[in-house]
Amino acid sequence: MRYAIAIVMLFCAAQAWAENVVVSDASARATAPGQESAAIRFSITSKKDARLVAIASPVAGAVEIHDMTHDNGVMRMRAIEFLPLPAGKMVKLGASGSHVMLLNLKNPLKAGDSVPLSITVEFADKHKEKVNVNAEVKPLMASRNEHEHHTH
Ligand SMILES: [Cu+2]
Repeated sequence: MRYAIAIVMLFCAAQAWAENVVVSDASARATAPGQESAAIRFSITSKKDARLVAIASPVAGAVEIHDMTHDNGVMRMRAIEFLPLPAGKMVKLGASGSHVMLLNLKNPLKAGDSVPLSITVEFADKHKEKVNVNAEVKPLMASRNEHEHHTH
């Protein structure tokens, strides 16, 4: 029994790591009704040169790694096969161009939920490591309309 509790606590930690990979600050935003996809943010650092090759989550039908590019002033998202993780460098997904997206959400994400993620990293020698982390679901930003008062 004590063993089971220890495992649960391990999975609730804000930071998760495998031998060579550390993942921290995983979070998502609550989804609006009808919204079927959600972006996930997290920071990942690999001790060795590696690439982020796959992410899986039981709450989504598919998980994609996306990259943003500026194309004549238009932001475009495209799915990429992998994301390079230079040795020792913290890569922040969701903060700049690259992010991870949950697609075909099975249920809306609610504030306070946690989304289990299984992150697979592949090293130059093809050896793979998996890191399991829970992304904390944060509330949607308060709607600006709530604070606007129209007088007619
Ligand atoms: Cu995207």
